[in-house]
Amino acid sequence: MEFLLLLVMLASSAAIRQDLTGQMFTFPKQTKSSYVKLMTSVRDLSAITVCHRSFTDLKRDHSLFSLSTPSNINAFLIFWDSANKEMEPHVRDAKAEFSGLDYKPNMWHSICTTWDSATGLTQLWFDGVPTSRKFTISGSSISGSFIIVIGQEQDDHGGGFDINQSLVGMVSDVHVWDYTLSPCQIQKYMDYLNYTPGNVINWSGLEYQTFDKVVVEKQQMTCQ
Ligand SMILES: *[C@@H]1O[C@H](CO)[C@@H](O)[C@H](O)[C@H]1NC(C)=O
Ligand SMILES: *[C@@H]1O[C@H](CO)[C@@H](O)[C@H](O)[C@H]1NC(C)=O
Ligand SMILES: [Ca+2]
Repeated sequence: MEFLLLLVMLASSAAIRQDLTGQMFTFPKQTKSSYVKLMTSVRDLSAITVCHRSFTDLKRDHSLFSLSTPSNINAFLIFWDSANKEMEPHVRDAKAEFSGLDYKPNMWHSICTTWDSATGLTQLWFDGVPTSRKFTISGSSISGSFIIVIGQEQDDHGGGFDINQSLVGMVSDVHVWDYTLSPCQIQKYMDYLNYTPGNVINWSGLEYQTFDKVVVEKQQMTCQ
């Protein structure tokens, strides 16, 4: 059993499709080689919502979600800027900065980010609280072949990782929709109630591949 677990931890897995409800990805060690790739056949998004929950005690910059296309390395990125204490969504390489968030270490945070190409508005929801709506970029959609990475930040399409931007901690409930969720739908996600799973990335039917030291295990919740 221990030997098997070790194999799971150390080897890159083959791509699989799994219901990960109640599970999480654990990134237990700072590396520039541990990550999870999420697969989708979608190649064009004129609107998007990305939700995830994460847990870390990092005091430095780190990436929570990194989607690149060949033409936009930061096609959709959620990045914590430690120096400025800002959560920074990037859309097609344009950035919005959200400050004043209570991004405490050692607890789960639920984050949803929406964008639509018609208005170019980006909004982040943090533990149930919406931010001010900010302009990033409008017009064209996010398009090309998507590479979605959790645990590292892409500086190249599918690579260019920086150990100092890696995630050490846990990630769960990653969903991506091809439309902007309503405030009510987002609140349901934040409150762990029933919500419609992502139709681009679906945690209940997740196609993914792990690389290096990533453990898939039961999500730890506090006893309620
Ligand atoms: C990462 O950060 C550490 C501490 O600040 C620094 O010594 C190291 O050179 C950095 N490594 C890279 C690859 O940037
Ligand atoms: C998400 O995956 C589950 C399990 O495979 C499936 O029942 C559900 O229809 C999927 N939802 C969407 C929106 O793709
Ligand atoms: Ca980088």
